[in-house]
Amino acid sequence: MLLSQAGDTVSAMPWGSRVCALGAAAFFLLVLGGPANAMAKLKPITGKLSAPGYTVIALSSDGEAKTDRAPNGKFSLRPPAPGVTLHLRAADGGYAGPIVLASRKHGRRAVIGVKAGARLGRIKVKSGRGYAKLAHRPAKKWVDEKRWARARKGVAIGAGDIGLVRSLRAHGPAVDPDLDGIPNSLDIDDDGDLILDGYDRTTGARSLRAISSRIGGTFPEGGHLSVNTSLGGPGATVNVNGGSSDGQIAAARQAAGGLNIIWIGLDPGSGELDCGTLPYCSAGGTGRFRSGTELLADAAPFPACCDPDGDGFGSLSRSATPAGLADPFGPDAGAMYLYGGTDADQIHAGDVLIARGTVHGVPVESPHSVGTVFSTFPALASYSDGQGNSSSFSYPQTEGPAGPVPVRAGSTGDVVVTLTFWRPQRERVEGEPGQGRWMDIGNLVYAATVTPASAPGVSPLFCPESSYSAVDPNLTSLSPSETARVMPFLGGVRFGDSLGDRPSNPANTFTYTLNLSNCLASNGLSWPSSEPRAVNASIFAMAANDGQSDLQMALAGATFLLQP
Ligand SMILES: [Ca+2]
Ligand SMILES: [Ca+2]
Ligand SMILES: [Ca+2]
Ligand SMILES: [Ca+2]
Repeated sequence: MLLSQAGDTVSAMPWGSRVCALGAAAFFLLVLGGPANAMAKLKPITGKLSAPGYTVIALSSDGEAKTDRAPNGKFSLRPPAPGVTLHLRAADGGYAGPIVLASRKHGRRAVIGVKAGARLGRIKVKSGRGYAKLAHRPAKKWVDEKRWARARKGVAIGAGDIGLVRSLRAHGPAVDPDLDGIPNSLDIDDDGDLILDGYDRTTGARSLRAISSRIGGTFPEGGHLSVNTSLGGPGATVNVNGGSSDGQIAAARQAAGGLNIIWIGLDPGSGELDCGTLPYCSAGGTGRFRSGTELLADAAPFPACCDPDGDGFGSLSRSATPAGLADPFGPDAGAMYLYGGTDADQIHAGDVLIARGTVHGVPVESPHSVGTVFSTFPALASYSDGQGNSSSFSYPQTEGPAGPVPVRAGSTGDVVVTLTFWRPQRERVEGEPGQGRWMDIGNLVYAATVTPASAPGVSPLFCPESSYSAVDPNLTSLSPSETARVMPFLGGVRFGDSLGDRPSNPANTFTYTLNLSNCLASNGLSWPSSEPRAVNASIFAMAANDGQSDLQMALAGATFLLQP
């Protein structure tokens, strides 16, 4: 609840720019716990990777981390706990998987537990397969047999696809409940149900535990950073099923794609973001710090804007809290929004960012992978008013579907339109089942709004359930408790999509009928009586999970012009 209100106001929705006064939307979340006091006394873990340029990440079972760059392959790091698992970040910033120590149970188990002081020797990096393994059998005393993952032929099942692998009914430790070998902070599907955590409403996705702990007044277990992306601001509406090309989609992302960051539990002012060489938040890259609602071109370069100590790591600096919202964060927490400035080939699910800071003066590190990369917007495929007016649309569209479309009131005097939509897309994760580059995103939450076109700056008005009819069977209205997590202060009903992600296809649509007059009336308005007699109707697509709601994106459905 707390963070759902941090989502942002939706004020000043500029028509034609497909909405998105999304400000602090799509947070990624970083929660840091108390550091281990014994850390300094633990003996370092050493080894030599077969390939250069990796960063080695040691993660404890309660989520604390320590990292070491291994430019020529050699590493030595003091683990944050007596037992850890080791993970690799590749030179390009992407997660490169766990280091496997041993295979057990005829290859059905991969042992990943490492004890402090371990000398691991040579380690073969299997760069194409998303894991690494020891060249030689390690001494028994360095192996923690209790930390293991489900495996195939000795390879953890989560290797190669950032943990997006079905693994239900597993009973792993809290740091890896689906036992795929990928710890929660790096696993884009930490409960193994193939629904990405960024929009997994079924169970406690990784952000839930962190926020619940926070609200409960206790620190969550260890370091915790959740990373998602959003699209917003001006630029073209793109959608694969609407005909947008890969190049058009890349251009839209470049203009409006961003990242939101939340941190919690850091000494005020101590937090910095280590992005390695990721182009959207490292020195000399394309990232821009968005302090308020300014556009990409007006935003200050990040990290250059925010790096007083000149170490190349930008400070975790708060973006402005949107007007009208109370600052939901304490002094040890905050939210930051970055424009990425990257195209689709430069930002990927599985990119690993590391937050660095202090807790009570003790250095802490917290890695987290980018969980979801929204690449396109939901889009209106067609409409019909039941009075003879109808049209279909294709994309990109820079000002919403081409110009105002005509509607007439029916016999009841109300304007009632049937709307058919395409879902937004993300790129298919490498190793994910299915074919093709793009996936239609399922499991999102949708809500429609209306706004008189002659009233710019008016907040969108969400429609109550009574405005809808013939709602697609895959959309079900959320219960009050579920709705309470998704922008409840904006009113109206929310519909949850029960379909999962599928390879994109123009036939994958959903449809409902919306009584525009009813929606206006229920918000105390009526159809404008003076020219132009136009109303904007939009649909908001929200990526919501158990713990937070992120107003990821929205689109201007269409402007409806009342005909006599
Ligand atoms: Ca997983
Ligand atoms: Ca996992
Ligand atoms: Ca999931
Ligand atoms: Ca710095």
